[in-house]
Amino acid sequence: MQKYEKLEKVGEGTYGTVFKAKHKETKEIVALKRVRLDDEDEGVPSSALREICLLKELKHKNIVRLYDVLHSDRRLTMVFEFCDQDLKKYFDSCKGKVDSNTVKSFMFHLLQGLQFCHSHNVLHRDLKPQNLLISKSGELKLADFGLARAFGLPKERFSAEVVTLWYRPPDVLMGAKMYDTSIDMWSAGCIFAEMANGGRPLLPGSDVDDQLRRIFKLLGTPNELTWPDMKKMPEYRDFPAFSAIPLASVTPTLSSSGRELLQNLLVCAPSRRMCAEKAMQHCYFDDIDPSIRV
Ligand code: Z3R
Repeated sequence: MQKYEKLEKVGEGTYGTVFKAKHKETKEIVALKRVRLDDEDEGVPSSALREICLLKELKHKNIVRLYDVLHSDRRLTMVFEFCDQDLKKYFDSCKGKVDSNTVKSFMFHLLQGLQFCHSHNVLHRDLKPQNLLISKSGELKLADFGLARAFGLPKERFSAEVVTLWYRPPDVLMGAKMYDTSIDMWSAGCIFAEMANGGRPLLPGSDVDDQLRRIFKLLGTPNELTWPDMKKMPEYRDFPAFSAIPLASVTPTLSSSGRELLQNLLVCAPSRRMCAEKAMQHCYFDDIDPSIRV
């Protein structure tokens, strides 16, 4: 740790505070994340340590690089590639409007990062604008991949702040215990709509019930035909039968092909949700700048 000079605090992540820091000898700028563990006395579980060390091998231009994991005094510090801002801060700076080409390029980067991690059987499970980072050159990179499996998702953060439900799919809200890649694809859909709307969240629920109600009011309450296994979910309960609202009414500035892609991501039945690989082939991306597609 003495290798780094801690600079300013840049974020409050799900697992701990993130600081900008400078390597004292090489002058390299990094992000340091000191992970808080639920049980400080127990030290870092060896299973978590193994999971985290595997994440060092996950190398892709749309994934924030994990350079190093420092383990001492029963504490864990993760050394990450530094990016200048997160998507939340980006939204704050662009006054309610994100250019449609930027939305398309950010969404393609998001899908490229997801496709890469999913193909290596690594899930994010907690995608949100605060863990999507924007580099100086305008590339979007995913941070905190794989941490949910290593540490578990906390119910509440270390402060009084609550964990956001806004990007959580209906199957997880209904207590699904088996997670797969479809969990991240729902979040990607919510973030896509939010980018298209200049940073206004699509489904800002206040609790699990309100979150599910908002989802069903927008997409229509699922039925036997649209989600045959819904009633098998651990926390399934009856909901009023809402009918779907056209996505055009909630994402008025998104093109029709963009809306069609969004419709394929915001699918309640997890097995019917579009995967990252298919999403990247969607005609919405037909006219993307070729330099983005590498
Ligand atoms: C790794 C993991 C989480 C974060 C990293 C790196 N960098 C972060 S959050 C960050 C956040 C900002 S700048 C860098 S902010 O100033 O936009 N909040």
